[in-house]
Amino acid sequence: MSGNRTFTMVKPEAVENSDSGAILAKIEEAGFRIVAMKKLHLSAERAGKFYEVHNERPFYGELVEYMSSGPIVAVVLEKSNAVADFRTLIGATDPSEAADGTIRKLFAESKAKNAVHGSDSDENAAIEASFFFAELEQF
Ligand code: IDP
Ligand code: MG
Repeated sequence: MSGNRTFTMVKPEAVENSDSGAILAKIEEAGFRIVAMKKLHLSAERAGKFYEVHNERPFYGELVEYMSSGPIVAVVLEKSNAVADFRTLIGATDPSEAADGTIRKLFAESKAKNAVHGSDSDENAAIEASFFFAELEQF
C-alpha cells in the first residue's frame, strides 16, 4: 500500500448539480488514488446508521433526511497522510468559513449541504469504508 486511506461521499446536492466529476477530478489532482467507488441511494435508516455518532446533535434529523434525499457517490481514497490532507482539501464544515480553492468553498451550498464528507480519523475511515465496501471491492 502506497499510503493510508480515507473515506468520502459526494453528497446529494453535489450529485444533483452534476458536480461529481469535477469534485473527483480535484481529488485525483490533489494526489489521492481511488481505491473503491460506487453511486447509491441511502435509505433514511442507513443514513441514520452512518451518522449515528451525531444522533444527539440538534441537526441529526435534518442530516439524515438530507443524506437520504438522493443518490450519493461513496469513495475510498488512498494517499500518504490521507485523513488530514483530505480534510484540508475539502475545507471547513461551513463553506462560508472554508478556505479559497477548497472543495466546499467551490461546490457547497450551506453548512448542511456541504458537497462532501471526509473521515475524521484513520479508525473512522476504516469503519466508514467497510460500511459501503467489502474487502474484495477495494483495490
Ligand atoms: P464534517 O462533515 O466537517 O466532519 P461534522 O461536524 O462531522 O462535520 O458534521 C457532519 C455533517 O453534519 C456535516 O458535514 C454537515 O452536513 C452536517 N452539519 C454539521 N453541522 C451542522 C449544522 O450546524 N447544521 C446543519 N447541518 C450540520
Ligand atoms: Mg465529521
